Amino acid sequence: MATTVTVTGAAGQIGYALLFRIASGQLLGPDKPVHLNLLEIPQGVKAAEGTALELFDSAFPLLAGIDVYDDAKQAFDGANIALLVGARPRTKGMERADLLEANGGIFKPQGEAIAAGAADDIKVLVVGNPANTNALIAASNADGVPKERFTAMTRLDHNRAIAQLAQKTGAPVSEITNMTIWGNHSPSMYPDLFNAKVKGERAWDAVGDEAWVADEYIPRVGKRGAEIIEARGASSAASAASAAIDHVYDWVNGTKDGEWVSMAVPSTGAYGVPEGIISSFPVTVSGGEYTIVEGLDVPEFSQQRIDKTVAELQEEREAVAKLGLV
Ligand code: NAX
Repeated sequence: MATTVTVTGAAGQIGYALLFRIASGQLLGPDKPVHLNLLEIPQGVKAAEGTALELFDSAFPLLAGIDVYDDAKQAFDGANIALLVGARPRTKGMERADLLEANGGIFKPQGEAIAAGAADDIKVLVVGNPANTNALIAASNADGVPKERFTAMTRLDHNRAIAQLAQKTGAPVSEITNMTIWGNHSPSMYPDLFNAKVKGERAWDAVGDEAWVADEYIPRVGKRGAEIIEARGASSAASAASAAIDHVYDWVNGTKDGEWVSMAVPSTGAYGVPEGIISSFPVTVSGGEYTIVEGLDVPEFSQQRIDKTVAELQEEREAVAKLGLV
């Protein structure tokens, strides 16, 4: 039977890059048929229907069917995987509280719709920003669905961190493993070179340049989104879609022995990150379930930066709690 994958924001730029990769089998694997449910707001439905026509025209052998909806309850009915991409962007002059409230208006009803009708094995990835807190809002409003099923995307930051490290060290991307992004999907996130490896060697040692890590590498990865906007006049789309594919593929199919990836997941209290927020951690995956990797080396250099990004997540949590969203 086909796996039902629901994608919100289907008519947006990430949606356009993402849907064809899902339909071609890259999200789940080359032997798994998918049924796509596309969710848009009413103004986006026509464009989503156009994308559905193109998906149909691609004659993907694994694409079992496509439906387009503007109603969340219908779109999440029977969903096994949900990719929550559509969100309310920050517009000029908008305060953070307004942004969080506007997104609450999207992610609260979507959490409720997931609880009402999604399949028992539902896995949710939130891409739409502010991703960690939007995931928290959805999770908090999905009564009966285990919180661990709600995750947010820091895989783009993870991939950016690997690519920048590969460029610096001259090692191929394939020889860089065990990267971790800690914290929030925001410029405050922290890419950890103490536990990442370059050809099996500690990345911090392979680089051997603290000033480069502190003053160039970490800010570059953190502000890469802005650099892309400056260059292409639009925010990251295909790389974001690619990261979403990586996140779900690994969550479904597992991580390699001895390796981990970054996912923003509900904190268990590991590494002193308070329970009740969705923060990025190193995770391994087996049998479709992820586990936070414990016991990694967290020197003072890392701790200060993890504390800062986690504090930002706690502030976001307090703000949405005040709005009654969590
Ligand atoms: P677009 O503005 O191109 O598309 C968003 C789409 O979502 C629009 O078609 C809109 O009609 C739809 N939408 C809005 N509200 C909806 C709702 N309630 N239900 C269903 N659809 C709805 O944005 P795009 O470039 O595709 O980016 C989507 C989101 O991803 C943004 O919030 C963006 O900030 C976020 N990103 C997150 C990243 C991450 O690493 N976590 C990286 C890339 C990206 O910036």
